Amino acid sequence: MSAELWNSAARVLEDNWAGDHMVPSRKLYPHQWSWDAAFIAIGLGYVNPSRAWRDLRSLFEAQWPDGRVPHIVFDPATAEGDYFPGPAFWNVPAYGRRAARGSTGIVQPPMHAIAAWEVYRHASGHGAACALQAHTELAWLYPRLVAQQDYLLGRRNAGAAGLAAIVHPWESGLDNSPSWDPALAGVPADLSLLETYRRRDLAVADGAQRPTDRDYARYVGLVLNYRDGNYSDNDLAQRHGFVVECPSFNSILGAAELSLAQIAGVLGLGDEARRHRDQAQRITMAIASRLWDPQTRTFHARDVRTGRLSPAHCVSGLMPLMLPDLAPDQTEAIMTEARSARFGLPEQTLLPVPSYDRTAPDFDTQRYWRGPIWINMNWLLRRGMLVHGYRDDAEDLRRSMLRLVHGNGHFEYFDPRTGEGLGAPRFGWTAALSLDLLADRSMPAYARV
Ligand code: 9WN
Repeated sequence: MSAELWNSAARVLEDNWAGDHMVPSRKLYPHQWSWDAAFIAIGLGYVNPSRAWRDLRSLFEAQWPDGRVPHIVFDPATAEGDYFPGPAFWNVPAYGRRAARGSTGIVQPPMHAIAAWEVYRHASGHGAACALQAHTELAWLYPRLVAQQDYLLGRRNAGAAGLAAIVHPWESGLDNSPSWDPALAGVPADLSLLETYRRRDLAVADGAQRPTDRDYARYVGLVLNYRDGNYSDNDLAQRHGFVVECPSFNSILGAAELSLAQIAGVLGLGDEARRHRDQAQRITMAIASRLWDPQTRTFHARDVRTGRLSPAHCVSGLMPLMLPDLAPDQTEAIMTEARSARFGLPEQTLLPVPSYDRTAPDFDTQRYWRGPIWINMNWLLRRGMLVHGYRDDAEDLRRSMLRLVHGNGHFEYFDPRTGEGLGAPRFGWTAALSLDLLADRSMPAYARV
């Protein structure tokens, strides 16, 4: 299966190249997405490292002066009507050397330092010229990656506890997760907004696999609110309707600090490396104290406005496993949760873990982020298992992901009962991470064994 899967994954990446960036998938997502670019770079680094670097560069060329990296960079060659909400809806003003309406004003999880470090590591296998290019690109990216972290830990520290808050479910990347339901319940669902602004996703994807109209109306309303405040982060908790600390977003934020420490090391910035390691430890402690529920023994999203933890058990609650400084008790609790009937590691289901609790009454096998299996979350979970020395579980998970993609195709997500492919076909990060799972059996940096 390996050669066949490798070749089909490489073909998806070839087809999704759009000149100076990658698209997540041709039909549904015709622009550049932030955390997609990071996951895609990790796989693209094996087959075309120059493109991996170019893609990351294109994204960071659109970084805002305040350090935020937009969740979508719009391709000017794509028509407004080909994706909603498009450039005119976000109506972002010009900044730096960028023309107006070039991006959105929200962010996605900061996966990019992790990706840059992975591409750099793998580049050494491609010869001296590639290694030199990798060093140059890392040096270019490093200050920009630091600015991205500074923005999230500074301007988005709405809970004043050293974590980043998200202002829209789309910022989590787990857009439609039940984690957001309690916080979203307080956001008006003005269905008339969907008459003014027409959904485009329903024209290209099955409605049963996409968010409901009520949720979509809330998404649109939240963007309008943030946009009308000029995308300012002042007094977020007082004036914005959705301000939430997500376990997965913040785990990636912490893991990014560790990758930055590695990057600072190869750039000869020893003091900086220490600073990043300390920061990772602080983020881990904040996650451990603020997002952990001792009753449920798992991590949950916290609504900064009410101080309440969302009751849902979602895959994001497993993500702090990525952090090497997590205490053994919480580490073991994550493994217990992952093995339980809620998530059922492949030892029980032969499948990677779903995005949501299999035992919940509203577990939905089709609707995105409310049940289906996503390869990127499982890739992060496997990384966490390796970090904490659960090598056999990590290997089972790796095999189950490869089996799933090989048997069903490079889909955006998969039915958690049958493994059938759902959402967009020929999806970038599914293909890219399959390449990584085939190629890389090494231990992540900072593994505890
Ligand atoms: C909104 C591109 C993106 C991913 C997200 C995923 C989905 C967009 C949408 O697709 O979100 O950003 O239109 O549904 O939820 O994680 O980055 O692949």
